[in-house]
Amino acid sequence: MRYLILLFFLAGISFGIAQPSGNNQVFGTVSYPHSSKKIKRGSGYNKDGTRMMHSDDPMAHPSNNIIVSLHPQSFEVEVKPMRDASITQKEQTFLPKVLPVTKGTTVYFLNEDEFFHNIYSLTPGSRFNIGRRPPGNPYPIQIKRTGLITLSCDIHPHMSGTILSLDTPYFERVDSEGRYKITSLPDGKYEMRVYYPDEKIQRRNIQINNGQLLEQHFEIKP
Ligand SMILES: [Cu+2]
Repeated sequence: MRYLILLFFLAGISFGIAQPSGNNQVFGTVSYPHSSKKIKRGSGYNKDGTRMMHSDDPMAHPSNNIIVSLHPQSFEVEVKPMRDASITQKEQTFLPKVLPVTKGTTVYFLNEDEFFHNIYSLTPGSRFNIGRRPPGNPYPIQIKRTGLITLSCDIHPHMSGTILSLDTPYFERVDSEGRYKITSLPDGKYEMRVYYPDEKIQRRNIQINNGQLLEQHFEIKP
Protein backbone atom coordinates (compact mmCIF):
# COMPACT_ATOMS: atom_id res chain seq x y z
CA MET A 1 0.00 0.00 0.00
CA ARG A 2 2.83 2.34 0.89
CA TYR A 3 4.41 1.70 -2.53
CA LEU A 4 1.11 2.38 -4.23
CA ILE A 5 0.84 5.78 -2.54
CA LEU A 6 4.42 6.53 -3.52
CA LEU A 7 3.67 5.55 -7.10
CA PHE A 8 0.69 7.90 -7.27
CA PHE A 9 2.80 10.64 -5.70
CA LEU A 10 5.56 10.24 -8.30
CA ALA A 11 3.05 10.04 -11.15
CA GLY A 12 1.56 13.32 -9.92
CA ILE A 13 4.96 14.99 -10.02
CA SER A 14 5.94 13.69 -13.45
CA PHE A 15 2.70 14.74 -15.14
CA GLY A 16 2.60 18.14 -13.49
CA ILE A 17 -0.83 19.75 -13.46
CA ALA A 18 -3.47 17.07 -13.84
CA GLN A 19 -6.31 18.52 -15.88
CA PRO A 20 -9.72 16.91 -15.78
CA SER A 21 -10.87 15.41 -19.05
CA GLY A 22 -14.02 16.20 -20.92
CA ASN A 23 -15.23 17.72 -24.12
CA ASN A 24 -17.83 20.25 -23.09
CA GLN A 25 -19.03 23.24 -25.04
CA VAL A 26 -20.35 26.62 -23.99
CA PHE A 27 -22.15 28.68 -26.61
CA GLY A 28 -24.64 31.51 -26.89
CA THR A 29 -24.96 35.16 -27.77
CA VAL A 30 -23.99 38.56 -26.47
CA SER A 31 -26.45 41.27 -27.45
CA TYR A 32 -25.07 44.75 -27.73
CA PRO A 33 -26.84 48.10 -28.11
CA HIS A 34 -25.37 49.15 -31.46
CA SER A 35 -26.43 52.75 -31.28
CA SER A 36 -25.05 53.42 -27.82
CA LYS A 37 -21.49 54.10 -28.79
CA LYS A 38 -20.17 56.61 -31.27
CA ILE A 39 -16.73 56.06 -32.72
CA LYS A 40 -14.42 58.99 -32.13
CA ARG A 41 -13.25 60.42 -35.41
CA GLY A 42 -9.90 61.96 -36.15
CA SER A 43 -8.88 63.86 -39.24
CA GLY A 44 -5.76 64.32 -41.31
CA TYR A 45 -4.39 64.18 -44.82
CA ASN A 46 -2.66 61.43 -46.73
CA LYS A 47 0.45 62.15 -48.82
CA ASP A 48 -1.67 62.54 -51.96
CA GLY A 49 -3.76 65.23 -50.29
CA THR A 50 -6.88 63.15 -49.79
CA ARG A 51 -8.68 63.55 -46.50
CA MET A 52 -8.17 60.72 -44.06
CA MET A 53 -10.81 60.05 -41.45
CA HIS A 54 -11.28 57.42 -38.81
CA SER A 55 -11.36 53.88 -40.13
CA ASP A 56 -14.72 52.29 -40.91
CA ASP A 57 -13.12 48.88 -40.53
CA PRO A 58 -15.52 46.57 -38.64
CA MET A 59 -12.72 45.62 -36.25
CA ALA A 60 -12.77 49.19 -34.96
CA HIS A 61 -16.39 48.87 -33.85
CA PRO A 62 -17.14 47.91 -30.24
CA SER A 63 -19.60 45.17 -31.29
CA ASN A 64 -16.75 43.26 -32.97
CA ASN A 65 -14.57 43.62 -29.90
CA ILE A 66 -16.55 41.66 -27.33
CA ILE A 67 -14.52 38.84 -25.81
CA VAL A 68 -15.96 35.83 -23.95
CA SER A 69 -13.57 33.92 -21.68
CA LEU A 70 -13.84 30.92 -19.36
CA HIS A 71 -11.61 30.84 -16.27
CA PRO A 72 -11.28 27.42 -14.57
CA GLN A 73 -12.05 27.54 -10.83
CA SER A 74 -11.91 23.84 -9.91
CA PHE A 75 -8.66 22.96 -11.70
CA GLU A 76 -5.51 24.62 -12.96
CA VAL A 77 -4.81 25.04 -16.62
CA GLU A 78 -1.52 25.55 -18.42
CA VAL A 79 -1.46 28.85 -20.28
CA LYS A 80 0.98 29.17 -23.17
CA PRO A 81 1.97 32.36 -25.01
CA MET A 82 0.25 32.82 -28.37
CA ARG A 83 1.94 33.21 -31.72
CA ASP A 84 1.15 35.80 -34.37
CA ALA A 85 -0.56 38.31 -32.10
CA SER A 86 -0.59 41.77 -33.67
CA ILE A 87 -2.28 45.14 -33.62
CA THR A 88 -2.26 47.44 -36.63
CA GLN A 89 -2.48 51.23 -36.62
CA LYS A 90 -4.45 52.15 -39.73
CA GLU A 91 -6.41 55.31 -40.55
CA GLN A 92 -5.61 56.58 -37.07
CA THR A 93 -7.28 53.54 -35.54
CA PHE A 94 -6.12 50.54 -33.56
CA LEU A 95 -7.21 47.34 -35.38
CA PRO A 96 -8.55 45.36 -33.70
CA LYS A 97 -9.76 47.74 -31.01
CA VAL A 98 -9.45 44.94 -28.44
CA LEU A 99 -6.88 42.15 -28.77
CA PRO A 100 -7.27 39.15 -26.43
CA VAL A 101 -4.01 37.32 -25.68
CA THR A 102 -2.68 34.88 -23.12
CA LYS A 103 -0.21 36.20 -20.56
CA GLY A 104 3.37 36.04 -21.85
CA THR A 105 2.39 36.62 -25.48
CA THR A 106 4.51 38.93 -27.61
CA VAL A 107 2.30 41.43 -29.45
CA TYR A 108 3.63 42.99 -32.67
CA PHE A 109 2.61 46.59 -33.38
CA LEU A 110 2.41 47.59 -37.03
CA ASN A 111 1.99 51.07 -38.52
CA GLU A 112 0.12 50.83 -41.85
CA ASP A 113 -0.54 54.55 -42.28
CA GLU A 114 1.60 56.90 -44.35
CA PHE A 115 2.69 58.90 -41.32
CA PHE A 116 4.20 58.40 -37.88
CA HIS A 117 2.41 56.79 -34.95
CA ASN A 118 3.37 56.14 -31.37
CA ILE A 119 2.07 53.55 -28.88
CA TYR A 120 2.35 53.89 -25.15
CA SER A 121 0.71 52.30 -22.13
CA LEU A 122 0.47 53.76 -18.63
CA THR A 123 -1.17 50.61 -17.23
CA PRO A 124 0.60 49.61 -13.98
CA GLY A 125 2.66 46.43 -14.49
CA SER A 126 2.73 46.99 -18.25
CA ARG A 127 4.12 50.46 -18.85
CA PHE A 128 5.90 50.95 -22.15
CA ASN A 129 6.47 53.46 -24.91
CA ILE A 130 7.63 52.34 -28.35
CA GLY A 131 8.49 55.89 -29.47
CA ARG A 132 7.32 57.61 -32.64
CA ARG A 133 7.67 55.19 -35.48
CA PRO A 134 7.31 55.44 -39.28
CA PRO A 135 5.29 52.89 -41.29
CA GLY A 136 6.99 49.55 -41.63
CA ASN A 137 8.71 47.18 -39.27
CA PRO A 138 6.52 45.52 -36.65
CA TYR A 139 7.56 46.40 -33.09
CA PRO A 140 7.33 43.60 -30.48
CA ILE A 141 6.24 44.03 -26.85
CA GLN A 142 5.84 41.07 -24.49
CA ILE A 143 2.76 41.22 -22.25
CA LYS A 144 3.82 40.03 -18.81
CA ARG A 145 0.73 40.66 -16.71
CA THR A 146 -2.92 39.73 -16.95
CA GLY A 147 -5.81 42.17 -17.19
CA LEU A 148 -6.60 45.18 -19.32
CA ILE A 149 -3.77 47.15 -20.87
CA THR A 150 -4.75 50.46 -22.41
CA LEU A 151 -2.98 51.63 -25.57
CA SER A 152 -2.68 55.27 -26.68
CA CYS A 153 -0.84 57.27 -29.33
CA ASP A 154 0.83 60.52 -28.25
CA ILE A 155 0.44 61.99 -31.76
CA HIS A 156 -3.31 61.23 -32.13
CA PRO A 157 -5.01 61.56 -28.72
CA HIS A 158 -8.36 60.20 -30.03
CA MET A 159 -6.75 56.80 -30.70
CA SER A 160 -7.36 54.16 -28.07
CA GLY A 161 -6.96 50.40 -28.02
CA THR A 162 -6.91 47.60 -25.46
CA ILE A 163 -5.00 44.39 -24.92
CA LEU A 164 -6.98 41.91 -22.83
CA SER A 165 -4.36 39.63 -21.27
CA LEU A 166 -5.88 36.39 -19.97
CA ASP A 167 -4.89 33.58 -17.59
CA THR A 168 -6.85 31.02 -19.62
CA PRO A 169 -6.63 29.43 -23.08
CA TYR A 170 -10.46 29.30 -23.30
CA PHE A 171 -11.70 32.49 -24.93
CA GLU A 172 -13.23 33.77 -28.14
CA ARG A 173 -14.20 37.00 -29.89
CA VAL A 174 -17.94 37.07 -30.63
CA ASP A 175 -18.82 37.06 -34.33
CA SER A 176 -20.65 39.82 -36.20
CA GLU A 177 -24.01 38.26 -35.18
CA GLY A 178 -23.00 38.35 -31.51
CA ARG A 179 -22.50 34.59 -31.32
CA TYR A 180 -19.72 32.64 -29.63
CA LYS A 181 -18.83 28.97 -29.14
CA ILE A 182 -16.01 27.67 -26.94
CA THR A 183 -15.28 23.96 -27.34
CA SER A 184 -13.01 21.22 -25.89
CA LEU A 185 -13.63 22.34 -22.32
CA PRO A 186 -12.62 19.98 -19.48
CA ASP A 187 -15.19 19.12 -16.78
CA GLY A 188 -15.28 21.61 -13.94
CA LYS A 189 -16.33 24.94 -12.56
CA TYR A 190 -15.58 28.14 -14.40
CA GLU A 191 -16.03 31.86 -14.07
CA MET A 192 -17.37 33.19 -17.36
CA ARG A 193 -16.42 36.73 -18.27
CA VAL A 194 -17.71 38.91 -21.06
CA TYR A 195 -15.52 41.90 -21.77
CA TYR A 196 -16.74 44.75 -23.93
CA PRO A 197 -15.35 48.23 -24.61
CA ASP A 198 -14.54 50.18 -22.65
CA GLU A 199 -13.35 48.28 -19.61
CA LYS A 200 -16.63 46.73 -18.54
CA ILE A 201 -16.83 43.06 -17.56
CA GLN A 202 -19.82 40.83 -16.80
CA ARG A 203 -19.15 37.72 -14.72
CA ARG A 204 -21.11 34.49 -14.21
CA ASN A 205 -20.26 31.17 -12.54
CA ILE A 206 -20.98 27.94 -14.42
CA GLN A 207 -20.33 24.23 -14.08
CA ILE A 208 -20.04 21.76 -16.96
CA ASN A 209 -19.38 18.03 -17.25
CA ASN A 210 -20.05 14.84 -19.24
CA GLY A 211 -19.82 16.39 -22.70
CA GLN A 212 -22.39 19.04 -21.91
CA LEU A 213 -23.53 21.69 -24.42
CA LEU A 214 -24.31 24.68 -22.22
CA GLU A 215 -26.11 27.71 -23.62
CA GLN A 216 -25.44 31.10 -22.03
CA HIS A 217 -26.75 34.46 -23.18
CA PHE A 218 -25.57 37.88 -22.12
CA GLU A 219 -27.06 41.29 -22.63
CA ILE A 220 -25.00 44.44 -22.55
CA LYS A 221 -27.02 47.46 -21.49
CA PRO A 222 -26.19 50.95 -22.64
CU1 LIG B 1 -1.06 57.90 -34.03
